[in-house]
Amino acid sequence: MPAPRTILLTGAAGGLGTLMREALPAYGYALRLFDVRPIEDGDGGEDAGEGGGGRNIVTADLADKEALREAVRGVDAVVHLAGISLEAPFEKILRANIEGTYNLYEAVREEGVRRVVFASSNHAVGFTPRPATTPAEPGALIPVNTARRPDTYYGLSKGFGEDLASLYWDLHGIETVSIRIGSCFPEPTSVRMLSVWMSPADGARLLHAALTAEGVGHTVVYGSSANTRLWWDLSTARALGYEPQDDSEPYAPALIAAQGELDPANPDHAHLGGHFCTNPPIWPY
Ligand code: NAI
Ligand code: 15L
Repeated sequence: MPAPRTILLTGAAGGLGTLMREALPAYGYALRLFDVRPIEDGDGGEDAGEGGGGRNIVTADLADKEALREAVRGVDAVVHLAGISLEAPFEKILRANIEGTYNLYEAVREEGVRRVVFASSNHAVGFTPRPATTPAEPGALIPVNTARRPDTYYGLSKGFGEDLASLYWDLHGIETVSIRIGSCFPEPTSVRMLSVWMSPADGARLLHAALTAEGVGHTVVYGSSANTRLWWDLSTARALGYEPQDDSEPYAPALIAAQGELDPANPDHAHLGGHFCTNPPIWPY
């Protein structure tokens, strides 16, 4: 497979999309941006218009099949971040995350794109009991083939996306890396995040590995930095060539002083998905 150069980044107006449209051009990618929310010209992230160089921002909903088809036309790969990123009523999740991801894969199939990187989530397996690891006693890590245990309709939709990716590989030969992202933010802001944090720089490293590794078929990986308090197995991500450089541990003393250590008796702390299992944050729109 020739190295992908022109990438459609869906969800480009969001938190992760903004971080990645700043980080990915350094890897040589030209980006085409897609989101239902407008992205201001000059907001960051160089763009791949016709022949490169021109701005090429698509403001459209994942429900708009024509817009999606036009958006994927001519790109080498898609990084699919768009969708509802928190819990929401099932009808909204159905439209944006389930039908929207299906529409995206249909556009990819129709336009002959060969590679997708799908933003799955740790919440596809959120009700998995969290390992009782400490820096002193690292426990057994959660493997990627652990049974799905979604903690929300949101997590359920991510399991659907992973299975859709598997189907489109087996039926149509479209390759996908599904990344069960932990928490990709500039800094970890909770004790749980010390285990699941992915620095934005490691996020870009992982996307680059997922875009360029040969023969991925459909591969599921966890997305995090090489955290001292890691809960899951990063070996499938490392097999793509991902070499995380960051660790949340420097943030641990201040977060633990402010919030205390995780308490196994606290239901918010019992599972991988944390408070999504008990009181999930609701999508505000
Ligand atoms: P976000 O909520 O900041 O961004 C999502 C973007 O998708 C928004 O800009 C929104 O306008 C767009 N969008 C939503 N519905 C759409 C639709 N129907 N059509 C077109 N665009 C639509 O979320 P964030 O944090 O940037 O996450 C990006 C992706 O990564 C999401 O799929 C999320 O589920 C996934 N993820 C993110 C994690 C993180 O730590 N940031 C952790 C795990 C998964
Ligand atoms: C997610 O899937 C969410 O999209 C993100 O906003 C974070 O809440 C993250 O999981 C997390 O588990 O911290």
